[in-house]
Amino acid sequence: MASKNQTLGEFIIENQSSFKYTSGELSRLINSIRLAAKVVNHEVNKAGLVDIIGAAGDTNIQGEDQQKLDVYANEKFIQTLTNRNIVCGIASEEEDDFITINSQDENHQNKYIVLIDPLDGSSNIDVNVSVGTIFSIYRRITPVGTPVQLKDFLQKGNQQVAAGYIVYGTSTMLVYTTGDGVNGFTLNPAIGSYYLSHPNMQFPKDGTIYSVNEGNYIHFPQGIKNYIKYCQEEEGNRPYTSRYIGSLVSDFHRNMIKGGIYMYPKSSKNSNGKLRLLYECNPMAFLAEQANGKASDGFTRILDIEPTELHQRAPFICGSKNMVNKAEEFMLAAK
Ligand code: P6P
Repeated sequence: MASKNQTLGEFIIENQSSFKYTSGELSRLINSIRLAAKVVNHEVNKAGLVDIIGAAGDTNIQGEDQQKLDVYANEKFIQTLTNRNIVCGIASEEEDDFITINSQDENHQNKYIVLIDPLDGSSNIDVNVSVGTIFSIYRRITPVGTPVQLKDFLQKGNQQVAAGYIVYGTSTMLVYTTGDGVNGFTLNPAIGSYYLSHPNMQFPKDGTIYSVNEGNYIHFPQGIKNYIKYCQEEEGNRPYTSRYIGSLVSDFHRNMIKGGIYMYPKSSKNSNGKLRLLYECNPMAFLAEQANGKASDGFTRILDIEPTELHQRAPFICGSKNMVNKAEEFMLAAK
């Protein structure tokens, strides 16, 4: 049983046996993410002081301006994961294609792949609003001993073996699951250790917070418009409170603690929404379900969506189970 103030390292060792692939490799993989997060956190926290904020002058495959911290975070996570000799491949929001990583014995013996959004919400960097890293971990499905293939990355979200995020906020937290609940660890920057601060995190079944960019309201499907109006009606515990940070990790984290729903639906501007299925929706959906929440595209469970492309997008509705169910009711009624 997790005890408060246990360090992340102690927690990983104590719970390693409960993980069905107990090779210890996943523990080393989580440890490498922990290290990379500390390095990125150091830069995020001093971004205002050094020449590292602002656009890097390049754009990623999404056509989005790459912020310097985006590039830095991407390099640090790839470098750290590669050095630990655990993963056979990495896909990143900042990389056009997946990266093949050979094992140190040059025989492609590593079994895990990682998909990552190195710095989500990066448009918030220059205005000192919290940002995050999101990661998703699978076991490869192609034969060990051969180079990783695209199909290893295009697995359904229900095949994830671990997922999590780091939120670089008023404090830096690492929140992750290996399929046995969700636990949150807070970084003590003075000594560089993470401590179990939020054991067994759970979405309240209900909430009174809805998170959506209402600036897109006129472009939303009718069902989403009807649900937003439902949130705003004077009845029972409504109107709800509207809270939208523009950083998925931060909105998700707050809603998981307080209860709430996050929506990035499809619209006439974004036919599949904005969020990427493989390294944003799937890991956050795995965490949501492990915390007794729910995540769908309005009709289908996110974790059951069959991926077809590395950077494909999906409409995303996620949070307190009863709130997501109500939103789905409105989507179905307006279909
Ligand atoms: P908009 C950040 O770019 C992100 O992927 C999520 O973190 C965030 O919730 C969303 O996009 C914000 O998008 O269009 O509302 O600015």
